[in-house]
Amino acid sequence: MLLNFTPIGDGRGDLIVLEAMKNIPFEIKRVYYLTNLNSKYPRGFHAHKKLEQVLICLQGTCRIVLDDGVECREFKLTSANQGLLLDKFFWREMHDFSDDCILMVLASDYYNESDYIRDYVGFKEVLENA
Ligand code: T46
Repeated sequence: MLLNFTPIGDGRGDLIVLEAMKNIPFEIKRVYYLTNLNSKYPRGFHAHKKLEQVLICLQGTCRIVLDDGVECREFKLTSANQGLLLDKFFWREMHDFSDDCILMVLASDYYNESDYIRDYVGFKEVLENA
């Protein structure tokens, strides 16, 4: 789901505010960002058991594929005024990074490798047994 952020703009430029439980629908515990990306190397290819995240392309563009086990949807992130809300149990892939892409991620929890499902067959099994 795409979230639209309203920039506060004036002659000096735009200011975008992100606030937990206001325009970001969870308490933000962690922020990370991806830079120096190469379009030859897609990323992601995993799902999360509990983690919720919002992906914001601060600069440049990229393409995100989300798979809920039944259907795949694609989102092109092209603006810092939008965020992609990524719920748990979505297989995600990040593709086609532009050379200048900076992808920032707001996360609902601290890094925890045991929250990841990194193999697709395992992901489908978890969904089938839910
Ligand atoms: C996600 C997508 C959108 C840490 O040590 N701490 C962290 O907070 C993160 C996010 C990663 N790492 C380590 C784990 C790996 O050894 O950094 C390495 C690269 O992580 P990964 O291959 O998972 O990176 P991406 O870009 O494929 O996925 C990341 C997030 O990990 C993931 O939660 O949803 O971005």
